[in-house]
Amino acid sequence: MTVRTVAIRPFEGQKPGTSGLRKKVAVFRQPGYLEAFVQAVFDTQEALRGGTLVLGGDGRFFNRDAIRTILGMAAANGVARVLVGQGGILSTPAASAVIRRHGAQGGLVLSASHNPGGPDGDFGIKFNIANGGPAPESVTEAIYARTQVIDRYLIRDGIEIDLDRIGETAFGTLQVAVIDPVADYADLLECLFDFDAISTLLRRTDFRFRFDAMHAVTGPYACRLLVDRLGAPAAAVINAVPLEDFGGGHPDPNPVYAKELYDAAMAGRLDFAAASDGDGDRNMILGAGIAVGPSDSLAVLAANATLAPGYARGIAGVARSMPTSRAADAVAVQLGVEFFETPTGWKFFGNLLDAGRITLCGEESYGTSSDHVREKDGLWAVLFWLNVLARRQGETVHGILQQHWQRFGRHYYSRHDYEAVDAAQAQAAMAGLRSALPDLAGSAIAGMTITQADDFAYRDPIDGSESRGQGLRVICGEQARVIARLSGTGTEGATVRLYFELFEADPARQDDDVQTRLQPLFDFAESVTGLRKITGRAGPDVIT
Ligand code: VG1
Ligand code: CO
Repeated sequence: MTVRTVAIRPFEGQKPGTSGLRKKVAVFRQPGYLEAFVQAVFDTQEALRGGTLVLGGDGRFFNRDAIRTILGMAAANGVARVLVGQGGILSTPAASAVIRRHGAQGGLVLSASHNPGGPDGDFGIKFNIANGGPAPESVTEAIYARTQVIDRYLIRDGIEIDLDRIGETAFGTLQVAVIDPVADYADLLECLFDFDAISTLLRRTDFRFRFDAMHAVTGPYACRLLVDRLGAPAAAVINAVPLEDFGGGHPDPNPVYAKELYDAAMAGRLDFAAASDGDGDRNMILGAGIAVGPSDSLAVLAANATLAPGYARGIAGVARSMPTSRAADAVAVQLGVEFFETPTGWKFFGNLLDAGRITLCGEESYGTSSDHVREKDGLWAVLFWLNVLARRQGETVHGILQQHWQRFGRHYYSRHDYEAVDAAQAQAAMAGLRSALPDLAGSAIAGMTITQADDFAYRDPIDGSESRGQGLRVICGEQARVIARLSGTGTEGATVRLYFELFEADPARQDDDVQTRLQPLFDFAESVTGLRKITGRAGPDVIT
């Protein structure tokens, strides 16, 4: 088993986006493409030599091929031990848990998250650091810089293992352990929540519960936790078998792509329903007749945190990404804890979590989590909600939300996505708003005065690193915000995201139709970006 050095030339565009490197499968299947990126990781992350690497993915098409290649490269690059999930499976939060529990030096997570899979779909790879979280910008920049000059990769042939059998195999200096992908993660969650109370709730015949794994990675996790450990009926977990193409679906838990589940809950046929995305880090929470907005979900969990044993002593603080609504801030103010606003992407929460400044964090894109891992965590959010419902006996999801709004005020919120827009057109719309920014302060949107208009820049309070160009925002004091940014996870053209937020303190006006209430903000956004006019589109592709 000798190490082969294979000469390659750099590939263009191996720059990690919001969450790793995401490209079409066809791009990843070009000879040397995956290898170039992985070699750049090994070349820049020296702790991996002689160290432990965690490896797994969401089971999408190309997952197993990529794992075989990476194992050979790990051997050639002097990694001492690789922990790989059985069947090549590791959800993103589980990978984070495994890295932390086993003291690994890093992990490679193979996923394009909520993007569709299959031969014509997307693939992705993400490097996580020793704290279990996505690599910060300093690391992704170094990896990217390396990809631009890389001229060879190292691989050892003959590293053949049966990915489906748990066990250890030695290949010279490399030890490969195929591990149960669920166990470490399930044990961790069991320490955080009141499993007895949740189990009693889930066994009640009058509690109508459903979890949709969307044929993505959370199936095995949901079955083990919700059915085996907590006693939910097996039929409560649907689409539980991970498929390479997610059954042809779009594994994004939102009202558009999890429509059946959404419709069943909205029609009042379910008391509590939830779904997760391709790699298991997102969550959608639904009650009878109500969808819980992800921004509200973070706020409700923060306000109810002490009901869960793992957070019984209270939370240190809370953070949200900039476009996420300010509902969580309102809770932090009342609780008297710190709150932070970070750029989009989980990597920006890592330092705050490591420093113990925050306990909970979340994003408007159906991501919520805590300091138990360094990734967002779909099933964690589901169990947290179940824990809250179990402890607030007799209350409904809708009732809990209404009470929350009465106490903290309601932040009406919506995100409009314009997908696969011609890149030049997207740039033109953003440029329109950017050029308007300097003159906006002092003018008004529907009677609300604009107090600030800028391009969001972030200075990390722990290490002082700066991140610029993180989204254009127009702010009307505490009343409203309109935000525009370009997606960093898409693989086709550009995706423009517009975010709208409107605060309502009056309980008598907290049950209005969201899109109707936000209409004046939509009109304002169109007037400054001209997005619909430029693209010729009548409206957004996805509204969440
Ligand atoms: C999107 C979301 C962002 C999230 C990221 C990764 O990024 O907006 O909040 O962190 O996806 O989520 P963007 O750049 O497309 O807006 V996951 O579950 O896809 O890894
Ligand atoms: Co995801």
